[in-house]
Amino acid sequence: LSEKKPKVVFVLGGPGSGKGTQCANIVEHFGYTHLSAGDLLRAEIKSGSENGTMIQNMISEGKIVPSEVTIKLLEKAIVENENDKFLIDGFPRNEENRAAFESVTGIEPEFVLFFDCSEEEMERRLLSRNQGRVDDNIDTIRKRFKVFVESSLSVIDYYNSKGKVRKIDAAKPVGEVFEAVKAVFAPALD
Ligand code: UP5
Ligand code: MG
Repeated sequence: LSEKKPKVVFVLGGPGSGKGTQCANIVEHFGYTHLSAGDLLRAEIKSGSENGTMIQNMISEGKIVPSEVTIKLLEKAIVENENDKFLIDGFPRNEENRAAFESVTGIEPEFVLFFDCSEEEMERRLLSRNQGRVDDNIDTIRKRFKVFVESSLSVIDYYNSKGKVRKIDAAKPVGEVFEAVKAVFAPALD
């Protein structure tokens, strides 16, 4: 992986802030490969892996899966892809995730997109998503919000102190949010 030296952008924000939606737009316009840590974990459950039950239990409780599991899935996805630029969506979710990813992969993000949105709006979105996610029920949604505030915001603070956070008002309609996202990526084009 160190030979590959991929460019990575972390895409962070609360549950339902629009990370997946905006990543799809970024892929189309800027040629990144989208790696959603949550999607990789859900695929791991489906594949019937030995960690499947543990992952399923963590997701149902809104808890953060051990770093080594998530990092292995991310590394594999990066190595197996030809592309050299990646959006990592929904990871790192706590300080330990962040430090472990950096030390295992040697990768530091180019910058961090942070989708800022009120819990009220995120809750509305998650409750109307209707895609059968086991964690889209009001009990688990509240747990996910709590974990985000207690564990994930510190990661954003960390990168903010390094001048790497690009904060986006994510409460606006999808198209308006993407206009703000484009303004972040366009100057970063090389
Ligand atoms: N929508 C999107 N944008 C909108 C807008 N601007 N206006 C109105 N509606 C908008 O969007 C959510 C819904 O809102 C959709 O219906 C969309 O159409 C609409 P989406 O783009 O899916 O938001 P996203 O931020 O991706 O929400 P998601 O639910 O995926 O965020 P989470 O961070 O909660 O979920 P994730 O899949 O990343 O993680 C799930 C669980 O996996 C975690 O809780 C955790 O248990 C586990 N996990 C780990 O343990 N480790 C990891 O590293 C990653 C995940
Ligand atoms: Mg998502």
